[in-house]
Amino acid sequence: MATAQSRSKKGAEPGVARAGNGHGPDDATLLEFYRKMLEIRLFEDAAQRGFRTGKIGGYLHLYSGQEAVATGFLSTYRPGDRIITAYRDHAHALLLGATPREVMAELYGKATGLVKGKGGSMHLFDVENGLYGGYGIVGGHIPLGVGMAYALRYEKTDNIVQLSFGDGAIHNGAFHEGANLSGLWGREGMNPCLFILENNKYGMGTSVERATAMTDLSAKFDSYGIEHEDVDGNDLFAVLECAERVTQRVRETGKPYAVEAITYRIVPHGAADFLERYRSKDEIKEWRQRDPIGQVEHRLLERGAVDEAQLAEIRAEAKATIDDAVKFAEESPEPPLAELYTDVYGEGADSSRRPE
Ligand SMILES: Cc1ncc(C[n+]2csc(CCOP(=O)(O)OP(=O)(O)O)c2C)c(N)n1
Ligand SMILES: [Mg+2]
Repeated sequence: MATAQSRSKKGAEPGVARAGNGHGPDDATLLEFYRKMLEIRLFEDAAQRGFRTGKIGGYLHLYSGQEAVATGFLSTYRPGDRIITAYRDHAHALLLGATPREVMAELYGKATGLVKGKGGSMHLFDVENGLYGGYGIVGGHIPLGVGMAYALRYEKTDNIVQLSFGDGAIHNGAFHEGANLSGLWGREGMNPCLFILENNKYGMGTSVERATAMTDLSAKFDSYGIEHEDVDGNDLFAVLECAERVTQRVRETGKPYAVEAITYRIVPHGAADFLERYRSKDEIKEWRQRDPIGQVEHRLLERGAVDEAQLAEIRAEAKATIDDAVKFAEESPEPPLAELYTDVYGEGADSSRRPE
């Protein structure tokens, strides 16, 4: 388990599974987490097929391998909290309450999609459930998250922001400006922002080692007076323990806090990244051995919470849910042409400036 003092990232290397507090959630809750994580994985697999067969346009980034991070942190979500993330956002939407049908239809660009087919994979949005996007510009959403955290305190709520971003985004100027303000405003208890840095080792094809001379990424928060810790992002138990503790801390103090979740994407960067020349097959294989879903499965069996037959049943149910979502997306109508400009410009925007 990571602690506030833990700085070494060695414990999260492949093959060295760390085990949260050892107890984790009760059987029924763990089963629910398992179902959800499995559904997300199968959703991503189906999205990949949709993209590669030309049914999904635009671009597509999958979360496979990183499921324990969002699943653990978002389990602490309370109504009124605000969740903001980058373009690898399907899991966030699904965990917060959007249905697989809505999200899949969005990827297909259909009228029944979560944002009426206009956002696509990278721009999911679901304010009712706390999701404030889905952003395609690396690091661009970081100042937005910090600003939302300020607003939550300005409005005297005890809600918080969970702001997720990747190892590649930390080198972007927007991160440093945002983190600086967050640390500063946090001194007065005016920035309940939880920074969740998902270190999956690569920003597209560039490894952390090739992107920065100072590879202890969470230590970069020291520059801005923001306390931090690391967690094994492939171990759901470790993430759950960390998430519960740190979200409560941020909620109570109004100060920002940062967690670097060490994880790995076991799929290409984007659906068009076929060759993956920047990493070895052995490295991917090693990380697959500590797959977050596999780890949960193992714990369920070990506890006797399920047997193989029940697991097979759960897998079949998850597959049926995702098959249904694909069918729904495929059969849904395209958005009508008349919708082209709705929800595109802000209320009161000068309509005379819209292109004909
Ligand atoms: C400002 C900006 N620069 C470059 C890109 C192209 N780009 C898309 S994803 C990506 C890598 C980001 O990596 P990371 O933050 O680690 O997130 P991950 O993809 O690993 O989840 C880059 C450079 C972009 N979208 N925005
Ligand atoms: Mg990355």
